[in-house]
This record gives sequence, C-alpha cells and structure tokens, in this order.
Amino acid sequence: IEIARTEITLIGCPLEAGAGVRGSVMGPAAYRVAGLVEALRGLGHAVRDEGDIPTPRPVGGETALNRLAETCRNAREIAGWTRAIHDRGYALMKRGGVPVFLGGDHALSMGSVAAAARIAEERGQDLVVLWLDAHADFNTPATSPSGNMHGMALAYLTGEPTLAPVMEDITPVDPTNVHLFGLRSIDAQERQIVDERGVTVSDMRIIDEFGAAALMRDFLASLEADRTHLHVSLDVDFLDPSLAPGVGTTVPGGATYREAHLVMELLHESGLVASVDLVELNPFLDDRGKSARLMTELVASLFGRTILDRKPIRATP
Ligand code: NNH
Ligand code: MN
Ligand code: MN
Ligand code: MN
Repeated sequence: IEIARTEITLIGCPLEAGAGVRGSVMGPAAYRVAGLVEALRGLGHAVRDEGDIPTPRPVGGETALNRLAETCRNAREIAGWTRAIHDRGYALMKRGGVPVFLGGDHALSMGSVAAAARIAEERGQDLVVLWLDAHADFNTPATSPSGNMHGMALAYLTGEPTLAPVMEDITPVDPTNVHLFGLRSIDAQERQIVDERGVTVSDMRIIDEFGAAALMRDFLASLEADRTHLHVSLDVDFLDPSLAPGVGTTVPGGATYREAHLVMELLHESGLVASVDLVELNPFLDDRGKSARLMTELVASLFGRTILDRKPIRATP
C-alpha cells in the first residue's frame, strides 16, 4: 500500500538531568548510528535532521525555581531544557510536518508536549497524549520517591501547580486525554493522582487479558480525526528489558516485540500521529546497539513500514 509522504523533522534533545542514571545524553547519536534517517527516507518520507539542541544554560535567579530545586534534582537544568525544547518544537510544528524528538530522558516531554498543546490549541484541536511507558510519570515534588524529574513530566503537563516554575504559562493538558499504556510500575501516592485526575490507564494486566491491538483500536476509534492532535511519547522501558536493555529503569513484563510493532502499525493506520518523543534510550547500558536498533525499527513501523504489502484491517464497529 502507498504510504502518504510525510515531512518528518528529527530534533535531538540530549538531556539526562531528569534521570537518576546518566547516559541518555548519548541517545540522539545512537538513533543516527542505528540508521533512523535512512529508515524513514526509505519509506519515501521527506526527512530533515535538525541536529541537536545545544545544552541550555540552567535557569536561575527565580525564588520559586530555587525552592523547587530543593526537592527536584537539576530543576534549573530541566527548566532550561523545557524552554529550549518547547520553543524549537513549537517553531517546527508551526512550519508543518511531524517532529520526532530524540531523547534524552523523559523530562524532554515537558517541552515537547507543551509545544504540541500550544499548537493544538491554536488549530482548535484536542491534544491527546499516548504515553507508552512502564511508569506513569505523574509524581509531584511531594510524592516523588527519587526527586528525578523524568518521573514528573505528566504531572507538570497536566497543570500541577507545584511544578509550574519549570516553565509558566503553558497550555495545560486535559488529564482525561492522557492514556498510559504499558504501565507496570507506579508509586503509591502517584497512583492516587492518576485515579483522581481521571487518566486513562491500560496497564500490562489489562493488555495481557484483552490484547494490545484491541485496546489500541478502541482508543483510536474514540478519537475524532480532524479535531485531534495525537502525541506519542515512547519510553524505551515500555518494551520488555530482554528486548531493550538500554534504559536506566528496566521493569520486567514489558511489551513484546510484536505487541510493540502492532501498536506502531495501528498508530500509523490511524493517521492521527502529529508529534513523537523517543525517550530514555541509554546507549551506555545497551547491548551492542540492540535497543537503539529496535526503537528505530519501531519508528519505521510508526511511519508506515509493514511486514507485507497488506491492506489495513479496519476495526469492526
Ligand atoms: N516512578 C519513579 C520515579 O518517579 C520512576 C520513574 N522512572 C521512569 N519513568 N523511568 O518512565 O522516580
Ligand atoms: Mn517515562
Ligand atoms: Mn519509564
Ligand atoms: Mn477528554
């Protein structure tokens, strides 16, 4: 089948200040070595690699941010990254096309999703966020067991007031438009936040019982085509650690090879994906590039690679 030619922009975001383990700073380089540009061009897309965003200066001086830095590791660095990634992401989306943010740890999404929320609002669309992750990333500074800000990205984006000093004046994401998919590790108080805010959760137990494809089809069928900006945030630890060891926070019982590809294939067929994050790849912990390669293959599936030249099977209503 013909794949619609898409303008894809790759933007490297080499940050590791949000994670507890160092090494994700090397993520963008690993995707390039694994052949991400070539894979997407091979599908007929127009791919532009914008290179990496230079490491921003830590934001300082503000009392509120200084106070935040007492409980959140590297809060000033993350504030700098959030602004830089938001500004670049917003400018890219304004020009059109689909940006792919190459991480970098998951605090990256504080900037990329904020940019997507702003664009969606301007276009009169609903921002819907699909969070493919072992974790919920809904901790607040008060509930976080680690102080690592990659575990706080969704709390910030959905308007957690104590995280507002990271970057003020964002378009908050409606937590009922956030879908956590692949969840299998959540902190006790974080669970309460996820419940209270009405977040949609497909945890691994539900995925085991009903299947990734059925859940994904229902989710995609619930979205209104022209009114939706779908942002996909893919954390390497969504995958089972046997397949993708190159991540600082492995959790057993993750998505299998085919589950992950099938999710990507269904997302492609939906035609709704307007922005993408690839986060938490840690090449320092990887096994001969295995995780970088698998992530690259998954992105190819997300942009239209199929096993056979088959027609998409539509969901039966
Ligand atoms: N929930 C833990 C925390 O907040 C772990 C978060 N780590 C992640 N998230 N890798 O995707 O510290
Ligand atoms: Mn994450
Ligand atoms: Mn995770
Ligand atoms: Mn809603």
